Amino acid sequence: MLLLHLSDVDENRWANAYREALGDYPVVRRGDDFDPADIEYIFVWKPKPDAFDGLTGLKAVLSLGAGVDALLKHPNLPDAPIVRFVDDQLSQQMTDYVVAHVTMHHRRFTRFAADQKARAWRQFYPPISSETNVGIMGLGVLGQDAARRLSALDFTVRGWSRSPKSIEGVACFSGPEQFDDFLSETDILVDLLPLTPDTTGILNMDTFRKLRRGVLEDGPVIINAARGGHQREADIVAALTDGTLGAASLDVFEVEPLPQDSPLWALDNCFITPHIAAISNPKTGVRYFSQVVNDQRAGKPLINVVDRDRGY
Ligand code: NDP
Ligand code: OXD
Repeated sequence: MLLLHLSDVDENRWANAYREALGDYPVVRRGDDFDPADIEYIFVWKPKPDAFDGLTGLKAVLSLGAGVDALLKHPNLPDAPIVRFVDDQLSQQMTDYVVAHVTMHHRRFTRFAADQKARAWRQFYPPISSETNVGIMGLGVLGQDAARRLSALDFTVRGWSRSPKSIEGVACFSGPEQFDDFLSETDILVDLLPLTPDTTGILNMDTFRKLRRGVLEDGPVIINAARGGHQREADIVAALTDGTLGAASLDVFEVEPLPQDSPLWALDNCFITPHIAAISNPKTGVRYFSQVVNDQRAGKPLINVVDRDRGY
């Protein structure tokens, strides 16, 4: 039996799609009449404190989120394997977001928008793409997809991960010992890391000061489409104000929704989106997780299982 436990999303839509995909395999929701001991899979997003109560027969926790930082902090998280969401369409959406923001900053569309308002005709030529270095923190599913597309657009792509990697067309760096080298030639820093104790607060003034200066006219740029816990927002405000950073695109925040009194709202060089860089799609999501359930019931191993020790 599969139990859905979703907050802040249309649970009904997911339940109907699962029922269609899983046929005879029962799918239930909170409030339905079922014995918790019969639940083999729970599909979760922002689970409430009692989400896992009585689930003594769990075979896996299925995470609607690609990022599992919040789930791993759940006080009653059971010992079952956690399968996280990995999906081509999710990657494509994230890469679309990253490419849109990289090109917006590279071609300075923000400056032309301001000029248009002022009826000012000011020609400006950006550095050529191949001389603009995009550094991606996190070379996992999303980071590698973004790297591929940015390379195809002729940007010079660098990447940083925990373990060493070799990816065609990408200058790869790994571990804390190569972090400074990675930053030192990066003009646009893209964050696609998971939130773990090691990555918490990584977008701070010290990091910003190590980025390359001189290629982008107003200074280096950061794009955070990963987790708000990575960023020190007071440092971002200071860096955007004193010129350490030329601009920032932020999809995620220390507190979400971003509080009304955050100084980030008012900064002309800060581009804010409300955690929408990549939204899980019920059609492809149900296809993926139904396959996970069916495969495991057929005796195949689980895929994309979270490593609890690493935290992602
Ligand atoms: P993956 O687990 O596939 O990749 C994570 C990458 O980060 C890996 O390359 C890993 O290194 C690297 N990494 C982890 N810890 C460190 C560290 N301490 N130092 C250097 N590199 C590190 O994750 P995904 O690509 O699928 O997703 C990344 C994140 O994106 C998610 O965790 C989630 O928080 C966020 N996200 C945000 C969304 C949004 O809408 N804003 C939507 C979906 C996801 P290694 O390869 O060596 O393991
Ligand atoms: C995710 C997210 O982790 O939407 O999937 O942030």
